[in-house]
Amino acid sequence: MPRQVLTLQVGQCGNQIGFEFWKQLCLEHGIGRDGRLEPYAIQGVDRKDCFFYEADDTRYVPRALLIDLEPRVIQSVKNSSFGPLFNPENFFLDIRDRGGAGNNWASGYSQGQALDELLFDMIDREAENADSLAGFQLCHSIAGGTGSGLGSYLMEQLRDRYPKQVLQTYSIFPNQSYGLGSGERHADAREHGNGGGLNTGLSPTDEDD
Ligand SMILES: Nc1nc2c(ncn2[C@@H]2O[C@H](COP(=O)(O)OP(=O)(O)OP(=O)(O)O)[C@@H](O)[C@H]2O)c(=O)[nH]1
Ligand SMILES: [Mg+2]
Repeated sequence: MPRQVLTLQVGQCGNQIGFEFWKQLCLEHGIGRDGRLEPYAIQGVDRKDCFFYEADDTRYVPRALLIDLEPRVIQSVKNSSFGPLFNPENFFLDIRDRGGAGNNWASGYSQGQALDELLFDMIDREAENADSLAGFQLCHSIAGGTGSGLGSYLMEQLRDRYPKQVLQTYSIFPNQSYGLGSGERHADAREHGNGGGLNTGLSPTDEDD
């Protein structure tokens, strides 16, 4: 029996990279933008339930939590044609909307502490929804404040609360070779084998490939 993996996408970069991940996974498994199987995939013997669960109405729903301290990126995921794919209860937007963590790790970390209960209500609910949870994967950047700080807080807590589960991160580092500053280039993901240069921003054209 396949074991399940819960994906946590934190901050702008984490959610943008996560969005690309789900697009690719849908393509590979023949899952449409509304979570329904494409006709050619109905006889498939692939193991979709590692990353998706099947909702009562036979839609496949990603085991994903989309977390950010500012609304822009998550709103664009919601408003995209892939929006209906996700469980609407799994979008976490800080209702206080303090404009994110301003590239400040400590701010992200302390906001994570303050939001602990709300965050773990969601995480625990999704974890309990899995028959045999293998672990968590976290997508985030280390250069901002939310993905780095709040992401660190979540990792610490997950280690304590789920000691037997695997914790894996896809951590995006700034690409120093381009130089930083006001014209900072987007971060580099080469270390994780996906070639870097990932698309950023979710314009309507991006999502249509
Ligand atoms: N590869 C890649 N890097 C990104 C992307 N979006 C942002 N980054 C990089 O991520 C870093 C900034 O982190 P963000 O993810 O924007 O910050 P955040 O986690 O939302 O935190 P705050 O906005 O500070 O609260 C910079 O190095 C960006 O270049 C993306 O889609 N792809
Ligand atoms: Mg941000």
